[in-house]
Amino acid sequence: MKKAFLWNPFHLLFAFLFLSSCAPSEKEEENQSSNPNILLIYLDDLGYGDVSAYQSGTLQTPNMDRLANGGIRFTQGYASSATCTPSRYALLTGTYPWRNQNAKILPGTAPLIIDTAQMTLPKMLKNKGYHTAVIGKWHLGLGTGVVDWNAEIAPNPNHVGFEYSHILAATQDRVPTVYIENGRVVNLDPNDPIQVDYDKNFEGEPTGLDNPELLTMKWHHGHNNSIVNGIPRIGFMKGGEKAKWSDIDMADHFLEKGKAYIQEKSKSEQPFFLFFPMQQPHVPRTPHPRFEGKSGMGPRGDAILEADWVIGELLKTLEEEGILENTLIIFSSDNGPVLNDGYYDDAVEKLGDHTPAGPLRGGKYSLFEAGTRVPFLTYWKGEIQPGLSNAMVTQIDLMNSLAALVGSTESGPDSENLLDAFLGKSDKGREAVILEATSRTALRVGDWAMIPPYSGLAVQKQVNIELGNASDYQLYNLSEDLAQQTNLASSNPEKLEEMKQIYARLRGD
Ligand code: NG6
Ligand code: CA
Repeated sequence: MKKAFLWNPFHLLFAFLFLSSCAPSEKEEENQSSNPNILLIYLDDLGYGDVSAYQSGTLQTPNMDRLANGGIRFTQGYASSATCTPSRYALLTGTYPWRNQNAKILPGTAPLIIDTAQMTLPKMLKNKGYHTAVIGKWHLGLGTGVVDWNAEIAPNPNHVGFEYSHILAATQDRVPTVYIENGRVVNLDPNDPIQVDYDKNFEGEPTGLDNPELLTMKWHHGHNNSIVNGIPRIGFMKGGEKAKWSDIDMADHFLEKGKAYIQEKSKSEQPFFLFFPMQQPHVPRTPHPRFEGKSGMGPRGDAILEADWVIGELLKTLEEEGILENTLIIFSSDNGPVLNDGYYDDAVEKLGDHTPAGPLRGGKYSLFEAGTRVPFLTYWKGEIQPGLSNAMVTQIDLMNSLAALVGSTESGPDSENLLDAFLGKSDKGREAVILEATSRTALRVGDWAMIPPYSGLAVQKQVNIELGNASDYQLYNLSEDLAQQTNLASSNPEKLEEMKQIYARLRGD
């Protein structure tokens, strides 16, 4: 006789465990219904070839590579512009920067260029229940024109959608060289007020031009106004001694703020959006001494290794808090690379075989590809299947794509919903984009790039970068000629005409 099956306590336990593993637990249900955290890591002047996942060479960036190899690596990811302010403007508003004539490299005293009534990426996410923060380089202006650095500086990032902000106002090479938290200068001594001027020096204050004996870093072009920590800057500043940042500690400073924010928010039910714009490898390149000499390429390479380490620490924090699987990480750079951007810092001399622009022509400030085509990665452990994408995606598109992700109907005027491409579910990107470089524009459509004639210099000698200026139209087929060596404008007049028409239509000329 067949032995009857008898339930014993072990069977019951297994049955229970089996059933409970099928039905989603309350916690899982919560996670599924809630939106992921979003961490947007944004480097400053990092080139297409500076990430070893894009080009294995002398420089090793293991943490950036971890994002690249565990997520989607875009080969055709673009910043809107070849300089910082316009790219940030486009990223945060989904608007072409050439629509706003103030979206150009700003001095530290410039007013905020994002209209406080405008829809922004952080506002859109905040409306969908996110807590929003920016920690790092701002460079979108502050205040309305005349800033009193000793009082509340408003409007500031908190007026365009960020609920927490801890920033540097403009760039590391521009005054004021202080951190600003939620509109207030950090560590300000009221008895030592800060004054900032971009036109004239304050009586008796040393400058890079007049006091070379005080400098620990020498200026090459520009950068010869006020001296802070031995480094000559752009703009004049007086006072605020206790509030001045330490350049070599800047990476640690922002990392500490970023970690604390992630740790705090991971305890909350509310998802967060952290915009983490890093200053590396923008000038002045001041890696912490523990990174000095590590790349063999001088401070520029060392600063990239420092940035890579910071990214590793952020990933570790997400892991420790148990939220890596619930966080979409986006990584990119605001514009292409530059070596000598105004200081003698061995960037050229110690470059060796490294090619910061990879196979691309030009660099920062350029209308050629290296100006705007930058490293672009998306990573979401467990959600995004690792892969390579040739879809053309731009930072302008993050607005509408992230809106689609969180179920928002808000949009930016020039943003496209490329969520499927960003999540690796589709290879379809944008058809066309207008790219900008120092107030000039060019067109990219399909495999083709067109640069209209511009009268400026062909090469900006001080930075040694080809700007893309020429007296005739330039037309390149990037599928055959990624390095933009052969101008097809005269041999393919039909294509040129087609491109001109699309350009005029998109620009609204
Ligand atoms: C330029 C600076 C350059 C850098 C750039 C802004 C001079 C001569 N050059 O004007 O060093 O600061 O502005 O870079 O001053 S960006 O990445 O923020 O756009
Ligand atoms: Ca930049």
